[in-house]
Amino acid sequence: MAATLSPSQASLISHAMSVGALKFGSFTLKSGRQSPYFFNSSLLSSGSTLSVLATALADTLANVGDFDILFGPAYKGIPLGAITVVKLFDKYGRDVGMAYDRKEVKDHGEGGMLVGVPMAGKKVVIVDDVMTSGKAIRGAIDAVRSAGGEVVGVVQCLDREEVGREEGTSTVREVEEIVGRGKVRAILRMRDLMGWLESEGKTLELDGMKEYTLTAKVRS
Ligand code: OMP
Repeated sequence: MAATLSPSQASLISHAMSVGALKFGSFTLKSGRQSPYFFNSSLLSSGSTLSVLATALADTLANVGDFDILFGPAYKGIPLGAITVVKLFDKYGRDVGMAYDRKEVKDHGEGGMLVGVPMAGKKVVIVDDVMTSGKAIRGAIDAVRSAGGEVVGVVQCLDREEVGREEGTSTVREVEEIVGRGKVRAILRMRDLMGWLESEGKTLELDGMKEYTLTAKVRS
Protein backbone atom coordinates (compact mmCIF):
# COMPACT_ATOMS: atom_id res chain seq x y z
CA MET A 1 0.00 0.00 0.00
CA ALA A 2 2.19 2.85 -1.24
CA ALA A 3 1.31 6.39 -0.26
CA THR A 4 1.29 8.43 -3.44
CA LEU A 5 -0.14 11.65 -2.17
CA SER A 6 -0.39 14.86 -4.13
CA PRO A 7 1.41 17.86 -2.60
CA SER A 8 -1.87 19.33 -1.33
CA GLN A 9 -2.93 15.99 0.21
CA ALA A 10 0.44 15.51 1.93
CA SER A 11 0.42 19.07 3.18
CA LEU A 12 -3.08 18.67 4.61
CA ILE A 13 -2.12 15.53 6.53
CA SER A 14 1.00 17.10 8.02
CA HIS A 15 -0.83 20.30 9.02
CA ALA A 16 -3.75 18.29 10.46
CA MET A 17 -1.35 16.15 12.51
CA SER A 18 0.55 19.18 13.77
CA VAL A 19 -2.57 20.89 15.18
CA GLY A 20 -4.32 17.72 16.40
CA ALA A 21 -7.04 17.88 13.74
CA LEU A 22 -6.20 14.29 12.87
CA LYS A 23 -5.96 11.94 15.81
CA PHE A 24 -5.55 8.21 16.25
CA GLY A 25 -6.95 6.35 19.27
CA SER A 26 -10.49 5.36 20.15
CA PHE A 27 -13.40 7.66 19.38
CA THR A 28 -17.17 7.39 19.56
CA LEU A 29 -18.70 9.03 16.51
CA LYS A 30 -21.96 10.96 16.23
CA SER A 31 -23.57 7.89 14.70
CA GLY A 32 -22.40 5.76 17.64
CA ARG A 33 -19.76 4.01 15.53
CA GLN A 34 -16.48 3.34 17.34
CA SER A 35 -13.52 4.63 15.31
CA PRO A 36 -9.72 4.32 15.63
CA TYR A 37 -9.28 7.87 14.28
CA PHE A 38 -11.00 11.23 14.20
CA PHE A 39 -10.70 14.20 11.88
CA ASN A 40 -11.63 17.51 13.50
CA SER A 41 -11.62 20.16 10.78
CA SER A 42 -12.41 22.94 13.25
CA LEU A 43 -8.85 22.71 14.59
CA LEU A 44 -7.61 23.80 11.18
CA SER A 45 -8.27 27.37 12.15
CA SER A 46 -5.17 29.47 11.54
CA GLY A 47 -4.27 31.36 8.38
CA SER A 48 -1.64 28.81 7.37
CA THR A 49 -3.74 25.69 8.00
CA LEU A 50 -6.87 27.16 6.37
CA SER A 51 -4.77 28.14 3.38
CA VAL A 52 -3.61 24.53 3.01
CA LEU A 53 -7.19 23.30 3.35
CA ALA A 54 -8.51 25.86 0.86
CA THR A 55 -5.91 24.84 -1.73
CA ALA A 56 -6.68 21.15 -1.26
CA LEU A 57 -10.43 21.73 -1.58
CA ALA A 58 -10.03 23.99 -4.61
CA ASP A 59 -7.72 21.44 -6.27
CA THR A 60 -10.34 18.73 -5.65
CA LEU A 61 -13.07 20.90 -7.18
CA ALA A 62 -11.01 22.27 -10.06
CA ASN A 63 -12.13 19.60 -12.53
CA VAL A 64 -15.71 19.40 -11.37
CA GLY A 65 -18.06 20.52 -14.15
CA ASP A 66 -20.15 23.62 -14.08
CA PHE A 67 -21.68 24.73 -10.81
CA ASP A 68 -22.90 28.06 -9.50
CA ILE A 69 -22.83 27.82 -5.73
CA LEU A 70 -20.80 26.09 -3.04
CA PHE A 71 -23.04 25.32 -0.05
CA GLY A 72 -21.42 24.77 3.35
CA PRO A 73 -23.83 23.38 5.96
CA ALA A 74 -23.70 24.82 9.50
CA TYR A 75 -21.47 24.92 11.31
CA LYS A 76 -18.26 23.35 10.08
CA GLY A 77 -19.15 23.66 6.41
CA ILE A 78 -19.46 27.45 6.62
CA PRO A 79 -15.74 28.37 6.75
CA LEU A 80 -15.00 25.55 4.32
CA GLY A 81 -17.31 27.13 1.75
CA ALA A 82 -15.90 30.62 2.29
CA ILE A 83 -12.22 29.72 2.01
CA THR A 84 -12.83 27.48 -1.00
CA VAL A 85 -14.69 30.01 -3.16
CA VAL A 86 -11.87 32.50 -2.54
CA LYS A 87 -9.21 29.94 -3.52
CA LEU A 88 -11.21 28.79 -6.58
CA PHE A 89 -11.21 32.38 -7.77
CA ASP A 90 -7.60 33.20 -6.90
CA LYS A 91 -6.06 29.98 -8.19
CA TYR A 92 -8.42 28.89 -10.97
CA GLY A 93 -10.28 32.07 -11.95
CA ARG A 94 -13.60 30.35 -11.21
CA ASP A 95 -16.07 32.73 -9.63
CA VAL A 96 -18.74 30.71 -7.81
CA GLY A 97 -21.11 31.94 -5.13
CA MET A 98 -21.35 30.67 -1.59
CA ALA A 99 -24.30 29.88 0.62
CA TYR A 100 -24.83 28.31 4.01
CA ASP A 101 -27.62 27.59 6.44
CA ARG A 102 -28.28 28.41 10.06
CA LYS A 103 -29.11 25.87 12.72
CA GLU A 104 -31.77 28.20 14.14
CA VAL A 105 -34.29 30.28 12.19
CA LYS A 106 -33.53 33.99 12.40
CA ASP A 107 -36.77 35.88 13.11
CA HIS A 108 -35.49 39.43 12.59
CA GLY A 109 -33.43 41.32 10.05
CA GLU A 110 -33.27 39.39 6.80
CA GLY A 111 -34.70 36.35 8.66
CA GLY A 112 -34.86 32.74 7.48
CA MET A 113 -32.50 29.78 7.51
CA LEU A 114 -30.30 30.47 4.49
CA VAL A 115 -27.53 32.98 3.94
CA GLY A 116 -25.59 33.86 0.79
CA VAL A 117 -26.45 33.53 -2.87
CA PRO A 118 -30.07 32.32 -3.41
CA MET A 119 -30.00 28.72 -4.63
CA ALA A 120 -33.29 28.54 -6.57
CA GLY A 121 -32.61 27.21 -10.06
CA LYS A 122 -28.84 26.98 -9.42
CA LYS A 123 -26.37 24.12 -9.64
CA VAL A 124 -24.97 23.55 -6.17
CA VAL A 125 -22.01 21.61 -4.79
CA ILE A 126 -22.03 20.85 -1.05
CA VAL A 127 -18.78 21.05 0.91
CA ASP A 128 -18.39 19.41 4.31
CA ASP A 129 -15.74 17.90 6.58
CA VAL A 130 -16.47 14.16 6.59
CA MET A 131 -19.38 11.78 6.28
CA THR A 132 -19.80 8.65 8.31
CA SER A 133 -23.40 7.44 8.25
CA GLY A 134 -24.33 10.17 5.76
CA LYS A 135 -27.01 11.66 8.04
CA ALA A 136 -25.52 15.18 8.05
CA ILE A 137 -25.00 15.28 4.28
CA ARG A 138 -28.55 14.04 3.66
CA GLY A 139 -29.76 17.00 5.75
CA ALA A 140 -27.65 19.36 3.63
CA ILE A 141 -29.00 17.87 0.39
CA ASP A 142 -32.55 18.38 1.68
CA ALA A 143 -31.74 22.00 2.59
CA VAL A 144 -30.45 22.77 -0.92
CA ARG A 145 -33.37 21.05 -2.62
CA SER A 146 -35.91 22.77 -0.38
CA ALA A 147 -34.40 26.07 -1.51
CA GLY A 148 -34.90 25.06 -5.15
CA GLY A 149 -31.25 24.25 -5.86
CA GLU A 150 -29.97 21.24 -7.80
CA VAL A 151 -27.23 19.30 -5.96
CA VAL A 152 -24.65 18.40 -8.62
CA GLY A 153 -21.92 17.21 -6.30
CA VAL A 154 -20.48 16.81 -2.82
CA VAL A 155 -16.90 17.43 -1.76
CA GLN A 156 -15.57 16.35 1.62
CA CYS A 157 -12.24 16.92 3.30
CA LEU A 158 -11.95 13.27 4.22
CA ASP A 159 -13.78 10.26 2.82
CA ARG A 160 -13.84 7.86 5.75
CA GLU A 161 -14.85 5.10 3.30
CA GLU A 162 -17.51 3.97 5.71
CA VAL A 163 -19.89 1.10 5.14
CA GLY A 164 -23.43 2.14 4.31
CA ARG A 165 -26.69 1.52 6.07
CA GLU A 166 -27.53 -1.33 3.69
CA GLU A 167 -25.39 -4.45 3.56
CA GLY A 168 -22.68 -4.52 0.88
CA THR A 169 -22.69 -0.83 0.14
CA SER A 170 -20.83 2.29 1.30
CA THR A 171 -22.03 5.63 2.59
CA VAL A 172 -20.53 7.34 -0.46
CA ARG A 173 -22.37 4.96 -2.79
CA GLU A 174 -25.63 5.61 -0.94
CA VAL A 175 -25.17 9.36 -1.23
CA GLU A 176 -24.26 8.96 -4.91
CA GLU A 177 -27.60 7.23 -5.41
CA ILE A 178 -29.09 10.60 -4.50
CA VAL A 179 -26.70 13.04 -6.25
CA GLY A 180 -25.33 10.90 -9.09
CA ARG A 181 -22.60 8.32 -9.64
CA GLY A 182 -19.08 9.76 -9.30
CA LYS A 183 -20.38 13.02 -7.85
CA VAL A 184 -18.99 12.60 -4.32
CA ARG A 185 -15.35 13.66 -4.10
CA ALA A 186 -12.84 14.05 -1.31
CA ILE A 187 -9.38 15.50 -0.74
CA LEU A 188 -8.32 12.38 1.12
CA ARG A 189 -9.66 8.89 1.61
CA MET A 190 -9.16 6.56 4.53
CA ARG A 191 -6.82 4.47 2.38
CA ASP A 192 -4.62 7.56 1.85
CA LEU A 193 -4.31 7.89 5.61
CA MET A 194 -3.42 4.22 5.85
CA GLY A 195 -0.77 4.59 3.16
CA TRP A 196 0.64 7.59 4.97
CA LEU A 197 0.70 5.70 8.31
CA GLU A 198 2.56 2.88 6.60
CA SER A 199 5.11 5.22 5.04
CA GLU A 200 5.66 6.83 8.44
CA GLY A 201 6.13 3.44 10.13
CA LYS A 202 3.17 4.05 12.46
CA THR A 203 2.26 0.38 12.68
CA LEU A 204 0.11 0.53 15.81
CA GLU A 205 -2.19 3.15 14.28
CA LEU A 206 -2.20 1.31 10.95
CA ASP A 207 -3.21 -1.95 12.65
CA GLY A 208 -6.14 -0.14 14.29
CA MET A 209 -7.28 1.15 10.90
CA LYS A 210 -6.95 -2.29 9.29
CA GLU A 211 -8.96 -3.84 12.10
CA TYR A 212 -11.66 -1.19 11.58
CA THR A 213 -11.96 -1.96 7.87
CA LEU A 214 -11.92 -5.70 8.46
CA THR A 215 -14.62 -5.63 11.11
CA ALA A 216 -16.78 -3.22 9.12
CA LYS A 217 -20.14 -4.74 8.36
CA VAL A 218 -23.38 -2.88 8.28
CA ARG A 219 -23.23 -0.15 10.88
CA SER A 220 -26.14 1.85 12.19
P1 OMP B 1 -22.66 11.49 9.82
O1 OMP B 1 -23.83 12.43 9.97
O2 OMP B 1 -22.83 10.21 10.59
O3 OMP B 1 -22.30 11.25 8.38
O4 OMP B 1 -21.41 12.16 10.52
C1 OMP B 1 -20.72 13.23 9.95
C2 OMP B 1 -20.36 14.25 11.00
O5 OMP B 1 -19.69 13.65 12.11
C3 OMP B 1 -19.40 15.29 10.53
O6 OMP B 1 -20.04 16.35 9.87
C4 OMP B 1 -18.71 15.71 11.83
O7 OMP B 1 -19.47 16.65 12.53
C5 OMP B 1 -18.63 14.44 12.65
N1 OMP B 1 -17.31 13.71 12.56
C6 OMP B 1 -16.12 14.40 12.42
O8 OMP B 1 -16.07 15.63 12.52
N2 OMP B 1 -14.95 13.72 12.17
C7 OMP B 1 -14.89 12.36 12.10
O9 OMP B 1 -13.80 11.80 11.85
C8 OMP B 1 -16.08 11.64 12.31
C9 OMP B 1 -17.27 12.31 12.60
C10 OMP B 1 -18.41 11.52 13.06
O10 OMP B 1 -18.89 11.78 14.19
O11 OMP B 1 -18.79 10.56 12.34
